[in-house]
Amino acid sequence: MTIELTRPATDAASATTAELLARHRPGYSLEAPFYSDPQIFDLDVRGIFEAHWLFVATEAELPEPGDYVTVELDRSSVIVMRDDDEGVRAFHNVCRHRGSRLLDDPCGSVGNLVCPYHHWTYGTDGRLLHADNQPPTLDRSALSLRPVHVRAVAGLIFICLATEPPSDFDAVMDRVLPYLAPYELTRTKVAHQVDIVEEGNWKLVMENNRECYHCDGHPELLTAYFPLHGYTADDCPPRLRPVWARYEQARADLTASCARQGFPRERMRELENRPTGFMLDHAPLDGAGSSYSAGGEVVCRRRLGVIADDRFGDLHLHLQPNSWFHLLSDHAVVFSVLPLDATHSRLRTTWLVEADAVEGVDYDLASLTHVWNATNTQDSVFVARTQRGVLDPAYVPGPYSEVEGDVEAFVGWYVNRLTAWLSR
Ligand code: 3BY
Ligand code: FES
Repeated sequence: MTIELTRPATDAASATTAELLARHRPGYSLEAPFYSDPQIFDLDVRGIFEAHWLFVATEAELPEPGDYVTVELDRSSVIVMRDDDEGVRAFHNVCRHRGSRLLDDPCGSVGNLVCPYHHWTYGTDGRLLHADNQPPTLDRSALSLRPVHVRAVAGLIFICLATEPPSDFDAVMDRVLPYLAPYELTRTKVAHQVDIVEEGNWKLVMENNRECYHCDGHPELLTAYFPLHGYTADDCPPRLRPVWARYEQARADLTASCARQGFPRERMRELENRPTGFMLDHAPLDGAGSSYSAGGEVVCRRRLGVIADDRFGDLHLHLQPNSWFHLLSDHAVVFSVLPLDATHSRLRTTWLVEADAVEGVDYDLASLTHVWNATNTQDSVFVARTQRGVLDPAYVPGPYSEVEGDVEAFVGWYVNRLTAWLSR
C-alpha cells in the first residue's frame, strides 16, 4: 500500500484562474483557491453574480406600492420595489445627484424615494420628481434612478446586473412557468424568513444543496424527503430498496394526481450547458406525502393556488447560480444564496403560505418551519466543516460519487461560465 504523504506537486495558488479552470478535472471537486482565494471571489462576483440572473426575493415581500427590499451584492446595492402601478422594479441604490445610498434598511416601505443627503426625490418608478435649487434647464428625465434588469416570474423575483443579461432566461422561465403557475405564489404571504451567515464559500453552500449523499445527516428532512436524489432503480443500494418501493408507489399516485388536475409532470434537467442552468422535478414525498413535517402531513390548512390535492409531493426547482425552491400543496419554501466574502455566504430562507392563512389558526410557525430550520442548521455545519477542510494545505480535490451528478453539473456550469466570462 502506498501512503501519499506529500502535498500536490503543483502549487494551486501560483496558477492563474484561467489555468486553474482549464485544468479542472471533471468528476472531481474544485481546487482549494476556488473556495478561498479573494481574487477568485472577486471574479465570481463579476463573472457569475453580476453576469447571471439571480433569485433575490418573492413578490409576497412587496405586497403594496412602495414596499421594497434591498439586495447587497459585494459593492452593489439594488432596490427591488413595488411601483405605484403594482409592477416590480429594480434600481441601483445610488442617488443620481452625488451618489449617496438612498435606502439603508434591508426592507421597508416608502411613498417616494427621498435621498437622505440633499433630498432629491424619486417616484416608485425611479423618475426624478424633485431636486431643489436647480436651474430650469436641468433635464430631470435624464436623472432617473439607474434601472436594473428585473423579472417577476410566478411570484419569484430575479434581477440581473449585466448590461446584457443571458438571453436564455425568458425561454427557461416559459418552460418552468406551467409548473409553478398552479401554486399562485403571487397570492401568498411571507410566514417566516431567516438569514443564515454560512461559514463557507457560496459554492460550498450550493454544492451541499445539490446532493443527498449526506442526507442521513438530516433526520427531520427524511421523515418526508425520499433520500434517493441521483439514484435509479438499478443503482439503488440494498439499504434503500424499501424506501425505493414506497417511492415508486408515491410517484405513481403523484402522476395520477397531476393527470387529474391537468398539470405537467415531466422532469427537466439542463443544469450545465446553458447560462440559466436549471432542474425541475415534481417529486413525491414520503409518509403522508403532503408536506415537510414530522409525518409528511400538511402544516398549513389552506392550500396554495388551484392545487386540489393535499398529497401533492414537492415541486422542486434548482437554478444556477444561487437558488432552489420547494413548492408543496400547503406552503412553499424558497432559498437564495448571496456571497459575502471568499469564505462566507448568506442563505435566505423564506416560507410562503396562502395570503389569507392566519398564524395560530391555519398554521403554527414552529411546525411550519421545523424541518427546514433543522435541515439548514445541519447543512451549515457540513458547509463550515468543508470550508475548514478545504483551507487545510492537505486538501486535494476528491471524486464525486454516482449520486452527486448535480454537484458535478453545478461545478461544470461554474467552470464553463467563468471560463466564458474570462475569455469574453
Ligand atoms: O433542497 C434540495 O433540493 C436538496 C436536494 C437533495 C438534498 N437537498 C435536500
Ligand atoms: Fe442624493 Fe445629493 S446625493 S440628493
